[in-house]
Amino acid sequence: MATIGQPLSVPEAGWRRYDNADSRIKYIGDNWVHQTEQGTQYWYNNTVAIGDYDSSMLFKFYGTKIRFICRSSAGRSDNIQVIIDDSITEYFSNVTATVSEYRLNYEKTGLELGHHTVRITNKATNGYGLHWDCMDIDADGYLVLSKALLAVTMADGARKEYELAKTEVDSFINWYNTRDAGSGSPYYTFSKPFDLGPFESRTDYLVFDKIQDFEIMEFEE
Ligand SMILES: [Ca+2]
Repeated sequence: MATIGQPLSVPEAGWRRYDNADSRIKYIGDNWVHQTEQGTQYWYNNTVAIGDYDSSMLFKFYGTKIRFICRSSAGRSDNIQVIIDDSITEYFSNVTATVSEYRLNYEKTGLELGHHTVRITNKATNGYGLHWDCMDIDADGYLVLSKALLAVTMADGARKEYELAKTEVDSFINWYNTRDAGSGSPYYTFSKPFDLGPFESRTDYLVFDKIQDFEIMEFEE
């Protein structure tokens, strides 16, 4: 069994790896930078998310254990808060004296088998960003996809429904609020990967002025 501080370029037996770019991870706040050109010798899947002070990320998983793996060095956050199920609060650091690739920085095992909510926040005392590369959870576990049904009623009474990832619903609400405040695009577009018929793509345009109201029903998959 790997211990904290060891490099883990691939997950150990009994674990499965998930990347920072997984759409089931929700990044909160506008201060996240998603980089994709570092090279896989540095970052799993050649991706990393970097968040400054108070940047948070949130996800749910089904399983019993979790590990956070990230390239570590002197220029990294020294204080990262992990809150699991609102009942466990712990801290870890991504700081190492010399650069350490794919370093196992945090581990939590022995959770009850089931759904767990994890929130990670950069609480750095050294001013550096939280670099987020990948995580391992139970090989037979999975990340939970938070989805929502968005039902929009148009001014003419027509009803449009979209089954979306929670992140896209958030994006729609952002657009609606921005437009309601008088700026932003006059319409929102949804790509429809279904009912394509002979076409390669279909895009639905939702015009702000034609929306009477909308409703959101969340569920998990
Ligand atoms: Ca990555």
